[in-house]
Amino acid sequence: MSGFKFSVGPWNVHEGADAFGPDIRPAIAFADKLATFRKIGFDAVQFHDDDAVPEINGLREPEIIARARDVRKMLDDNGLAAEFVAPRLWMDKRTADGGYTSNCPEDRAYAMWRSFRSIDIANELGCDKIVLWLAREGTLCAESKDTVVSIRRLVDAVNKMLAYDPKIKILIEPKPNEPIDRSFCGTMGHVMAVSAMTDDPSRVGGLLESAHAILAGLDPANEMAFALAMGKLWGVHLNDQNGMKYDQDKTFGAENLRQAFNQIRVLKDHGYGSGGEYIGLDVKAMRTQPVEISYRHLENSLNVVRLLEEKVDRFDRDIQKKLIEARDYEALEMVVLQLLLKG
Ligand code: GLO
Ligand code: MG
Repeated sequence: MSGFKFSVGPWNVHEGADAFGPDIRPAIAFADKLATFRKIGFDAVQFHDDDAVPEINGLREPEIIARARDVRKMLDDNGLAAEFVAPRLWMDKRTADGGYTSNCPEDRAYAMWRSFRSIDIANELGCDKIVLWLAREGTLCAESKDTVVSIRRLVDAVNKMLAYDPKIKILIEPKPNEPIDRSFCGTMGHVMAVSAMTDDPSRVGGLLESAHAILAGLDPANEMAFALAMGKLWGVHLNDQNGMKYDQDKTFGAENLRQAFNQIRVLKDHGYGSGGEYIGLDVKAMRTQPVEISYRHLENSLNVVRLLEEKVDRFDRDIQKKLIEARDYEALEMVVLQLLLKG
């Protein structure tokens, strides 16, 4: 049993294409994904705007809302909720140079259109969270954008979303690079600073993905703690990452169990979830995995979270306290290693 509620995005079950090779598994229908998500223990689904409403660019606003309503019915039928909607701004030709921070005003207007439609969809799906993974908000060529102007444009875009809907909350998901070279919002510190610059900081928080923190050379648990200290950790994307290379989205804990333990520890110790927050996964199956067993990475990640919750419960806080008092951190470290090594 877990003390958390879990969410997953439909893109977490995918056809296996990477930058060097095409799809390798057949696509699984959205309806089938929903049924399996529920079966293996998920409570909610994360959406891109066009996961909910495919071909969104060609549709008018009432049609987008009607299609989102159908998706809500599918969720209800499967006993699932929607966690958030994220405008997928990195796929379109118009956002090749970024959306909110593009040098081109038409691109920026398109980015706002998708953002407002994401809010409309969120309202239909019954959720109040918009996630901004700022994929291409940064530079490929360092001299191609004025960073000061770009940060102000980003704040301006968030303000427009806040004004569009007085109930909506914006969760920024920081990532230091990929697909962009230098991103404008690389860490949770950036996110909190952007939040403070907006018209309503109480509605702008963060979503921390483990792999993104590792790509920034930072500890994911500390990044979560930073937002928790401000009451603004409203989402997580648990996964794992082997060093500073391409974004791997590995099964949670598969590379660094102690780092994973500390993420669950900080979340449990500070009541994450008590405001309705989900433990979200953002994991990818290995390309070698056949379709029949292409949910394994999700099941494994859920199991790792549950096992680590038990470890956190078994972490001896009296010994921890004594060793902190004695300042014997070598001994404390061994207590943690033994906890993780023993069954
Ligand atoms: C990629 C991101 C991506 C987002 C998702 C939701 O690196 O982690 O998967 O989490 O698009 O905004
Ligand atoms: Mg993510």
